[in-house]
Amino acid sequence: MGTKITFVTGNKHKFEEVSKLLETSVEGYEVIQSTKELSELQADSLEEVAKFKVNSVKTVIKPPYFIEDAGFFVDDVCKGFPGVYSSYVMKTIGYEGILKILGSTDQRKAHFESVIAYIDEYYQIRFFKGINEGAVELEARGKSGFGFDPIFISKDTPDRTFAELTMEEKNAISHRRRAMMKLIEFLNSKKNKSQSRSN
Ligand code: ITT
Repeated sequence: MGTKITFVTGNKHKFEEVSKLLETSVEGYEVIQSTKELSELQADSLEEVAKFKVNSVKTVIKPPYFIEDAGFFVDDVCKGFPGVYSSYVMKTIGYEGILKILGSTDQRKAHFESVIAYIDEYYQIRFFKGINEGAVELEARGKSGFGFDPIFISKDTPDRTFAELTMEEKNAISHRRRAMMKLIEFLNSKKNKSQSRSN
């Protein structure tokens, strides 16, 4: 039986990506979703938001568990906006609003960031970060994924937006994968250490 970890998220797409990723790339882990509502704080960095979110369910979720905070950053023209405001911008102006703001400028550099905050059985917090660099497309394309995926072209897959990739293809390169793999590496090294202590 695998090691069980709880992923607290109300976003079903994020949960699907993470569980698929664990299923296909790492053995020995089973991720369980909790949709317990996370409190969000408006802060300047994803790390601060992640810390607040992970602590907000400390009294109701049994560790080990993790949360993830992600954001879409339009680098030059928008100086990183929407970033920590990604959820709000998605709900209000949507990715169409970002396309309008950029118009036809050739300064289209953008990136996704993912920060995982993990709480271990002793309530110690650790952060793991993943980034994917790319650009904002001129128009939206593709039907898979979610959020800003239809307008983002990663440097790793330069002819297709994230929404034109299958979940497996996005999962092979995404910001979320890069953060998750750091968490898994950490969990594996912890497991190995405790096994060698008990030998
Ligand atoms: P939680 O319950 O896990 O907090 P959420 O939907 O509030 O889920 P975030 O705050 O982490 O998620 O993400 C902010 C927004 O950024 C999210 O609503 C999406 O619009 C966008 N986003 C995050 N990850 C993305 C991805 O992989 N592809 C496209 N857009 C993404």
